Amino acid sequence: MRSSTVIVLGADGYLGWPTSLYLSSSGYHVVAVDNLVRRRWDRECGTSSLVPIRSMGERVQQWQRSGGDDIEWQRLDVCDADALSDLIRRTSPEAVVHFGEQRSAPFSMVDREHAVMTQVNNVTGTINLLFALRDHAPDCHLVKLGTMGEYGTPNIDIEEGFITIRHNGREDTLPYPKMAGSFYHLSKVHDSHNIHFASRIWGVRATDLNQGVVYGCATDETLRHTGLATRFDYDVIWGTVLNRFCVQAAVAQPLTVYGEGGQTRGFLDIRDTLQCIRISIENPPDAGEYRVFNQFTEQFSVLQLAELVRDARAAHGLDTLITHLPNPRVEKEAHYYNARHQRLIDLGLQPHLLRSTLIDSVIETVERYRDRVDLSVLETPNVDWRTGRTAQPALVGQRTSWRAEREAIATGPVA
Ligand code: NAD
Ligand code: USQ
Repeated sequence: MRSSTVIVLGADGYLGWPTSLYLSSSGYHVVAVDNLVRRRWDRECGTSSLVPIRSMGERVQQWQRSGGDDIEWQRLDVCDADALSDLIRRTSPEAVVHFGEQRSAPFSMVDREHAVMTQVNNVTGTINLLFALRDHAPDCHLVKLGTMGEYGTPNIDIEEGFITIRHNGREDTLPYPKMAGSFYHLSKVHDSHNIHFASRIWGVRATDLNQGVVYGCATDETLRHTGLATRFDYDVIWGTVLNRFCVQAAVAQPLTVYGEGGQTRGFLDIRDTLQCIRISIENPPDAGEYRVFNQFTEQFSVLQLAELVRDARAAHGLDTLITHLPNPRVEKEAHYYNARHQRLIDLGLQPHLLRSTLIDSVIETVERYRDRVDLSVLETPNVDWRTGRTAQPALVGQRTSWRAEREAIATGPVA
C-alpha cells in the first residue's frame, strides 16, 4: 500500500469526487480540495444534479463508514495564492490532480462577464499552482485536466500534444496548433502554454490530459453507497451530450442533435478517467518534462451517439425520436476527425468501450431519478455562440463580475 499524498483540486465535482475515492482506495492519502463554486453556479443557473449528491463533509464521512481510508477535505479557492501555497508546503504531495476549473463551454459564452470570469478562474488558478509547486514541491507531478477541444477539428490527424513540422527545409517538433471552440476551451489552451513554459524554465514535471467528453456516473467506489454518488448533469449548460441524450430518452423527449450532427469528438467512460489519472500518477514524467496524453477511448459523431441511444432503447421495444435543432454553437458539423490516443494505452489503460449495455446502465440510473428531471432545463435552447442569447431564465440579464465572484466564494455558504 502506498502512503504518499495526492491533492485533488476540484474534488466536489463530477470527476474530482470519484477520482478522490478511487485514489483513496488505491492507497493514496487524498487531500480533497474545492471552493464549492460549482454548487453556487448551479444556483445561479437554476440547474442541479439529476442524481442527489451530499455535501463534501457528509460524503467524506460516508466514505469512512463504507470502509474507505480517511480523506482530508479542505475548502479552498485555487485562486487564493497564499492558501494554495500553504497547502502545498504543508502536505508535500507526490502529485496534484487539477480538476478545479469552470468547465462549461456554454457558461463561458453567455456574455463578457462569464467569459472573463471563466478565464480568470481557470488561468489564475493554474498559474498559482505552478508557482506553489516551484516554491514548495519542485518534484511534485502536476496532472492537469485539459481538453480535446483545445485542438478543434483540423483537416489533418491530431497528434498527442506535439507535431513534427518541415518548413523551408528545416524541421522541428512543436506544440500541436490549437483552434479552440469557446472561451472555456481557450482557457485550457492558455493553461497548456503556461504549464509548458513552467516546465521549461523551472523544471516542473507535468502531464496535460487532453480529455474528451465523459459519460456515465457509476464507479466501483460510488456504487458502495448512495451517499457516495457523484453529480450527473443533463441541462443545457452543464450536461454533456451523451448524458443528456440518455436523460432525454428516459423522459421520452427527442434527442437534441445540434445541426447536422456530424460533429465528431473523443469520448470516454467515467471509469476510464479514473484509470487514466492513476496510470499518469504511477508513471510520472521526468523533471522538466511536459507531456500530453489524449485521454479518450473512442470517437463518435453526435448523430452516431443519438442513433446508439435510439437503438439501445429499440432493443427493449421503446421508440426514441431524434430531432435536429439549429446549432447554437459555431462549429463544423461535417469534418475530418482522427485523433491519436495511444500513449495511455501503451501505459496500460484498458478501455471500457461504449456498447448498448453501457447505454442501458446509464439509462437505468436515469430512470431511477426520472422524477427529478426538470424539463425546463433539459429543453431550453442553449446559449447562442453568436449573440450569447439564452432562454435559460436564470441567466438572462445576469451580471457576474469576476471580482464579485471571488468575494462571493470567500463568504458563500458551505454547500
Ligand atoms: P465540475 O464542474 O463538475 O467540477 C469542477 C469542480 O472544480 C467543481 O466542484 C468546482 O466547485 C471546482 N472549482 C472550480 N473553480 C475552482 C477554484 N477556483 N478553486 C477550487 N475549486 C474550484 O467539472 P468536471 O466535469 O468534474 O470536470 C473536471 C475537470 O475536467 C475540468 O477541468 C474540466 O475542464 C475537465 N474535463 C471535463 C470533461 C467532462 O466531460 N466532464 C471532459 C474533459 C475535460
Ligand atoms: N451537442 C448536441 N446536442 C446537445 C448537446 C451537445 O448536438 O444536446 C453537441 C455540441 O454541439 C458539441 C458536442 O455535442 O458538438 C459536444 O458537446 P458537449 O456539451 O457534450 O461537450 P463540450 O461543450 O465540448 O464540453 C464537454 C465538457 C468540457 C470538456 C469537453 C471535452 O463540458 O469540460 O472539456 O466536453 S471536448 O469536447 O473534447 O473538448
